[in-house]
Amino acid sequence: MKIKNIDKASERIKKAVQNNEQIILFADSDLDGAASATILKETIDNLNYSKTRVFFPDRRKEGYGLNKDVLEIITAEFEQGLLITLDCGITNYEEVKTIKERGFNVIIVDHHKEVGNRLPEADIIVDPKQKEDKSLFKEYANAGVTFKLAEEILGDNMSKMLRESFLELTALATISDMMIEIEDNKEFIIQGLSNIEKSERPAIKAIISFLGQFNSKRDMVSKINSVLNSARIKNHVIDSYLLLTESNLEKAKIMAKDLLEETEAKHREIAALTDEVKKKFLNNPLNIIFDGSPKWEVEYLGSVASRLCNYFEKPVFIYQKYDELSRGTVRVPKKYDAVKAMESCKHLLETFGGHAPAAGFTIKNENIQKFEQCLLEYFEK
Ligand SMILES: [Mn+2]
Repeated sequence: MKIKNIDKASERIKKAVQNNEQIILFADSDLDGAASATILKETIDNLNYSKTRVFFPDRRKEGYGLNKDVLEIITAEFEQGLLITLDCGITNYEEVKTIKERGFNVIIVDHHKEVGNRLPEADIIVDPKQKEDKSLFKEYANAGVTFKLAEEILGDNMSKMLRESFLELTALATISDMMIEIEDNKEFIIQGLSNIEKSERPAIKAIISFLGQFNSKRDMVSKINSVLNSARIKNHVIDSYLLLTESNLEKAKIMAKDLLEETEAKHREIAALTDEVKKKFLNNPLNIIFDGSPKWEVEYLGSVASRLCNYFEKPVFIYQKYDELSRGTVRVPKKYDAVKAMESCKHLLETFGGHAPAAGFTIKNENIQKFEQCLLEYFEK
């Protein structure tokens, strides 16, 4: 059984091409989002259509996904047309409604869970985790869903080379998003990594040329991914997307070197920050790690939280504190579910979302202590 609506989405995209509509790819600003945007952009390029624009939200200024601020920018900047969300959208009820009222059509391509029984009123929703989806495999990264959509759109016209190139990106994104490596995901990873050292994609060639020695293929992948997970963004296009879609190897090398240097600086920051928190909690008997500071850059906190979670084998909630709000990152050991934990305290939160092992939240500073208390009680059980 195919993913629900994937055929409809394919038809709608082809219709947009026939009608010369503006297509806007609205993707989350991480590697899974960038890979999804790259796959779909190049798929549409293969239909000989160039009226496609990409847009990534600036996480520091506008936060995650499709939100009110971003919506204003999109409707001001683009002519009406077909907006396709990638790796976000499934919980954006109000935003989807507004953007439709302003004359856009909306396709949601997401792999996050729907919340409750509510879906946004998009024209088409492709998300294996929506309740009415009867397809068997649910654990794709968004790039995996997008790859399936690309297959649907191009069919036999997807060349072997393009397919291999898409599978490389799908494999990297599946690993980056820490999706479970079984069934289709396992297949993507095996096929996508089988020949990645000889990738035809200038971005991957360029990154590998700077990496030097690796201990294993997985070591190589984690280095490639750390470069491609750069959060740097200009005019709502992330640098990793520009790199992934760069066709000139020399240009790709300059961009890759630049991102690599930034990544190394970031790793030094992450290591220092991890040490700082580790020392603080070394002899702490509480069952969770919960801490924040105005100085902790939120973009580093995902990596810091992962390391702390591995080290302490406890749920980790760390946040950057701004004037009124704090933005935090969550990692929990396998036996827990971060989203469920926050659901039990949601009256204290402004927003929260993510997956069982890795999630995020925003909270008013006045609620932080209560939130910690609520989590302590939740994990007591
Ligand atoms: Mn994702």
